[in-house]
Amino acid sequence: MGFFDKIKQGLAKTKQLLNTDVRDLFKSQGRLIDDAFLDELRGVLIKTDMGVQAATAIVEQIGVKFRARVMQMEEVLADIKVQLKQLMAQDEAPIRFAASGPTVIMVAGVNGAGKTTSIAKLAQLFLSQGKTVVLGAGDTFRAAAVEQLSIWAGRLGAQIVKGEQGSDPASVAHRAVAVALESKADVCIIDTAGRLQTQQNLMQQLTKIHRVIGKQIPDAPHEVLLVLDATTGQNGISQARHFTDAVSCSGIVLAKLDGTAKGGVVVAIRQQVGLPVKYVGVGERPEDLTLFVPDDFVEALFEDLVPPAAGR
Ligand SMILES: Nc1nc2c(ncn2[C@@H]2O[C@H](COP(=O)(O)OP(=O)(O)OP(=O)(O)O)[C@@H](O)[C@H]2O)c(=O)[nH]1
Ligand SMILES: [Mg+2]
Repeated sequence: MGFFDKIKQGLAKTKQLLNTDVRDLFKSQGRLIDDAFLDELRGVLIKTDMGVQAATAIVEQIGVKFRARVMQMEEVLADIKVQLKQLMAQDEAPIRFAASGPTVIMVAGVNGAGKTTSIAKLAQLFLSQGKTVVLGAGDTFRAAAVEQLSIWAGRLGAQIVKGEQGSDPASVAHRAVAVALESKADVCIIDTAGRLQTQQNLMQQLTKIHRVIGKQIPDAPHEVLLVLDATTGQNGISQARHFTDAVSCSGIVLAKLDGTAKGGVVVAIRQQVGLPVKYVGVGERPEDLTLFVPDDFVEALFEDLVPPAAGR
């Protein structure tokens, strides 16, 4: 399955809701663009969780362009698509690989966001590109965490470095990077325990892991990926701010896009957080990960949207 089909798979629930709502705004003979229409459109957009700010901006421009005219759905939609693409525009930004030696990727996020699963998915992606991967089981806090990552490592064929439960996660990260250096691995991905962005001591622990890795390889970690759970909506925005204060994050992995009808949250994240969305999780299997490309996202969101049937 290509990028586009995967993003469509992830957007299935969002599409179902949004496409029905958008179609219902129009009649087959078109719709007069007036205040009533603009209010309704704004409501539909807000329902996707894209944020009041983005929805208002889009609707304002539609008003400026089309007010007092009768428009067909396709024409209005084309404008919305252009605006959404602009709102989400970002550098094409997959992983920044190290010039030489292992690329170290640290993964952080709140409890249950999808960190460990996303690591398995990333490992699978790199392995499929012929790279060698070392995983660092840096979640020494939650009982079953090491086991969970070990199972993935075994299934995917990645090397894993573990520590005792309760041991210092920074020392596990250190050993994982050392193993990656020694075995000349291409990528080393460090898992971390889930933590709330308000838990000061745990946030400091992240800073420590970051610092320790940076002493081993000057540029490392080359990526700090913040995993956000798409089903928790705009709460991710405040998580991103706090995590970036502790360790400067380089990008977002948005997990569980398939689990929400409010996939518009990506728009809010892109608009309000100064970080690129690098990958999107679209299911629970290791292959259910896709690169985030804003234009594809917008096209997938509205693909298959058929105009209202004649006579309605
Ligand atoms: N549908 C769906 N489920 C996902 C996705 N990513 C993760 N999950 C599920 O979400 C749950 C939590 O995922 P984990 O990867 O364990 O999350 P975590 O952030 O490592 O959790 P902690 O280590 O406890 O903080 C699991 O049941 C995963 O299968 C996704 O993209 N789609
Ligand atoms: Mg985990």
